[in-house]
Amino acid sequence: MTRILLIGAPMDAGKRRRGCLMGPDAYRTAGLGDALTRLGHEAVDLGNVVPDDAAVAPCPNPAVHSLAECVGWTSALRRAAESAAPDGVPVFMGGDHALSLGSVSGMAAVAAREDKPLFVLWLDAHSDFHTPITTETGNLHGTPVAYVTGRDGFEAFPKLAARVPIENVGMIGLRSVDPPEREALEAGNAMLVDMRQIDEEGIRAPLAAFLDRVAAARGLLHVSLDVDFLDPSVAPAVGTTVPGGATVREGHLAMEMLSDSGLVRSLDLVELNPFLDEKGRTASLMVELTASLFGRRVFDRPTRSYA
Ligand code: B3U
Ligand code: MN
Ligand code: MN
Repeated sequence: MTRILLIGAPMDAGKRRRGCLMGPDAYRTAGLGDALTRLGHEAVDLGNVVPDDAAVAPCPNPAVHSLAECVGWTSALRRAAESAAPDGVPVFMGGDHALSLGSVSGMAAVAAREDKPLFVLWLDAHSDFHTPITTETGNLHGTPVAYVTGRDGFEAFPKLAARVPIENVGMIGLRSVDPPEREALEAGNAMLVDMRQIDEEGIRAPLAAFLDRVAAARGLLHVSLDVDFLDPSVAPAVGTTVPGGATVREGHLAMEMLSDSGLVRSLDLVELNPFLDEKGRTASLMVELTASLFGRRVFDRPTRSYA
């Protein structure tokens, strides 16, 4: 039995298209809490986070928008992560992916306090490795991995309590990476798994290798699940659909492996835009995947090496 803390982050400031602010209520309506309770867990809904008021200097990149809002969300969500984590497994119900500026920096602070390394698994079509200087769209939902790994350009944001080493980041599902992101990623050593690799090797091999590394380092694992990791044919409720994404089966297998590993300490569910959904099917699929991550099985399996 796990104590799971549901934290609403109705954040919409990380991009221009509106609608992700309805995400937390869509997850509640789709029965996320009940699905977890039925698995024998204690699921507590902590309600929605309210962003701080923040004042910022103008950003040198004029494309950047909603900077002050994103900074205000970051400090509030970081506090929410730090106060929830000692009490259970926080699940951040987004909200767009800019919420991870706060959730992941908060979990990095938690890990540092426990003197353990934080690992981050980024399940996403995008690498979200822009800085406020390199982004062309100005959408800050494309920046959280750069912030938490300590890249320059985030002076307006709260100073990190602890940086996530880039080699502790694993990205799976990649199929839309902008040239400046690619250049910066190629200079580091994150685990980068694009859709071609999934087609060639399956999702199991790279994920098992990553989980083995987390286990060997006795690390904490934060999982950030962007709806657009999945193929738009099964998960249409997202503003940034990219064809050729993960199947329902690949999604469930990844969640089942994460569950078997026993390593997941926190989770983001991001980019769900209920305004774009079809009769709630994307919200429901995200709930099903979360249930798999928290132990739903058809049949049990023997324990795996990555446990
Ligand atoms: N890399 C592009 C597109 C993008 C990133 N994250 C999402 N879309 N969801 C950008 O705007 O930075
Ligand atoms: Mn994303
Ligand atoms: Mn994405």
